[in-house]
Amino acid sequence: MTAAREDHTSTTLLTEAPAVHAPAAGAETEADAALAFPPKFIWGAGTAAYQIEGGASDDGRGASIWDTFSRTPGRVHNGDTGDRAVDHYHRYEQDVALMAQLGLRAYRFSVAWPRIQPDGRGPANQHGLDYYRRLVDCLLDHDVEPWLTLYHWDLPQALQDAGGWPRRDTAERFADYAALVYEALHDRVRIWTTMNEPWCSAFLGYGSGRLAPGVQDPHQAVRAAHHLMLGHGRAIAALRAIDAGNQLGITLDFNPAMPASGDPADVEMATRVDGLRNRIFLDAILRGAYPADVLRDLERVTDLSHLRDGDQAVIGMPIDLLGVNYYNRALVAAGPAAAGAAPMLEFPGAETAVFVPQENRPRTARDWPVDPDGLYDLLLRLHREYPPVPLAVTENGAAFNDYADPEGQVHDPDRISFLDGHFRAAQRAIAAGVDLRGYFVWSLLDNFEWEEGYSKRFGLIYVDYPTQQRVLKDSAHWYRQVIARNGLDGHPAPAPALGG
Ligand code: IFM
Repeated sequence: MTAAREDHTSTTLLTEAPAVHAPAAGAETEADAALAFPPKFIWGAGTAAYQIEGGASDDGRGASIWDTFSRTPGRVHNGDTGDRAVDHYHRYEQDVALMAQLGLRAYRFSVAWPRIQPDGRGPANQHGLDYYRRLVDCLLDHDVEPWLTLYHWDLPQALQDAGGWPRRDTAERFADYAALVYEALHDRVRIWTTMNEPWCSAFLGYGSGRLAPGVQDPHQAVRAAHHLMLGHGRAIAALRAIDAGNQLGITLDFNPAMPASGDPADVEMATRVDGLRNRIFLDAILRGAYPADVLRDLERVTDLSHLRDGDQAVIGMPIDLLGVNYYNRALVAAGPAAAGAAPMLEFPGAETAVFVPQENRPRTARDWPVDPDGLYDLLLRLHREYPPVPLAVTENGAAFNDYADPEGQVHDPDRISFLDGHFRAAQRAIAAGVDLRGYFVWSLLDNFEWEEGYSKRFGLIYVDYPTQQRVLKDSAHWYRQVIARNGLDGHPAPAPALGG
């Protein structure tokens, strides 16, 4: 089955494929024109509820798995929590004004499920819906298009206590929750994303336990992955039944796997890791089936009795947009098959995979290699190998060790260079025919970086955490110019230094 790509909406935002090589408004030279993005290209920035909102017990919000996890000693760097975060719950008007100052055309944010259903089920908490309605109206008043994500990792704790994503019922609960939010906001939000990065929720949440809820069990991880997908499909169906006039999709995080050498064993291992990391969700959604080689690997660690007839059709329901989160690629080799080796918790079934350090690349403060060509290759792969669907880069960005100088300025040339390189890669992909509609920098603001707490700063906007003062970093000023000219100038920013 392939995903049909009908236009489900009357909105013009995502209905026109970008004109290739279209000159940017204001492009003055041929070199500038060559680096222009299509007219109406959607420049944005993103955040997620738990990472920025704070207000953890305001207005009837319930507890999520991230409240529990972050308050558990040893789970998060420095014992940091999202209790206050960057206080966006109370400062959203100021933050939206900053978005308008940057010229953002769109803002990607998530709704906190436990604000809407404190226990994960039952009627909506009106205060929660009202908050997001106020946020959305504020965005619209500033001409910033809201891109709403329904689930960015903050499962209500009550649902985790009942079994969490490994339990099939959670998919039904998610669809109910999605419908409550949609009923309230479908008249003013046109772009809807069901899930953000289901791989992280499933395999880091229930496999390695690096993220909430911190479970280490590959059996549960495999079940969670399927039920996240099922929840996505059920939500798409529920939303379409309420109002088919908006654009619905999902965001996946891609970490393409490259073989460390031409050795057939390395090539085969890279294919398997790629399957367990990327194709497991991508094929289920766009091709309507889990890949056979992925199912074979999963069966090495668990039975597949949780897969039911009809599930694949629900998961493979047509979508209008695929969100692409890209940070880097993995270099993979086949290790020796050690007898009795511990299961690879994040890649169940591929326990002899070895992740080879990429010494020759600059690195960010998260120690991630900087690899813009990987974005180009990924976009081309999606374009060439999968049924056509409009794409948006819904996350790309980098953490660096930013600080405010004595004049209160934040100079972050490495972030400018990072973004410049990735924007150029995206521009090349568009020129090669990829239907890329938008690009969201991660992140709008410095924020709670999950297990790393506040130690890693991804923002275009610096936040002084004790005072909550916001300062536009140099990268924010640079990004404002990119948006204003709808493209890049002819001079690539110098590459970040090796070693970040
Ligand atoms: O901060 C996260 C985000 O929540 C999900 N994608 C990756 C980002 C950087 O780690």
